[in-house]
Amino acid sequence: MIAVLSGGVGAARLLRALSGVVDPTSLHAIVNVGDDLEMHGLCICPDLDTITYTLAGLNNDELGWGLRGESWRVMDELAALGGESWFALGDRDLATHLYRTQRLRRGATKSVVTSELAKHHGLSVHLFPVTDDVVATTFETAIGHLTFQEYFVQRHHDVVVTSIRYEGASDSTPAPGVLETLRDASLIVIAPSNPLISIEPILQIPGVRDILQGRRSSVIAVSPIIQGAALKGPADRLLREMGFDASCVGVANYYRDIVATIVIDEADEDRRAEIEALGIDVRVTTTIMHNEQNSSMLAKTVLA
Ligand code: FO1
Repeated sequence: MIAVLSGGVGAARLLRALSGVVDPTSLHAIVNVGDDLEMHGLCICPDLDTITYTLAGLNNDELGWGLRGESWRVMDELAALGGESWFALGDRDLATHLYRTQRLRRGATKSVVTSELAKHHGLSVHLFPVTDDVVATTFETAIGHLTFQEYFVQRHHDVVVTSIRYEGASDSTPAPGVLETLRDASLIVIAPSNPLISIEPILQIPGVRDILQGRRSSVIAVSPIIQGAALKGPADRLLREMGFDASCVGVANYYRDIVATIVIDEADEDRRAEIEALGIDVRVTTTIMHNEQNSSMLAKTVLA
């Protein structure tokens, strides 16, 4: 069984690629819940939904979130009323949030609802929210305290961050099966997700980092940064703002105590020696998963 620490889009694509190389039922995705939010009284889990929709082949590739072929009639009506519509919820996507919220209100855990949604969408990969407790990644910025989606969506992550908080993480409990998965996995993969706001919230859940540190030799990370830039989102600027080099070397340094190997893009081949000097092995391949062939190459490199 292979455990994959997962954020949003990058993780979803890697899981889809891995599903083409190994039996998908052997993949256990440990998913970040620090982006989760309550909006209009609904409980919304962006990373869990992005992974579920992507593995079901229903994702909206242009947007990078939500469902393909979406309509926005509810949002348009809400905007016309002057309601809060900056966080766009498609008409079909709303059903997911209505269902999850209904189930949670009736006492089901986030884990149980995740598996119900995964089953409905015919997923073979096992999805685990890293915790069933409420945790929230928030930001101290030049314009004050921001919740995750206020930073990421409302401000288009275009504001300087002075510190990141993982609220509730230290008091949270790993969801059922999470620590067992991390202990029993033959390999742990850190997906090419944002180290600071998609992977770190997973590492902050009690017990997770300790397990990875204890089995560092069988933990491998895929750098989400290529030639100093993130393919999508603020990973590069957040690394810089938090004092790390915005490069695959900075990512290797960030994960230094928990990974023994990192996969970098061939465009960063010249950074190999710097990473090896950190005591981390390097694998070089194409890490941009923009077609089946590249994705399969990356998956095979990770598993090699
Ligand atoms: N991202 C945006 O940039 N704008 C949005 O309006 C937006 C809405 C949205 C609704 C549901 C959902 O699951 C995700 C949504 N996202 C939106 C993406 C979301 O902010 C990110 O997926 C994560 O939180 C970061 O990976």
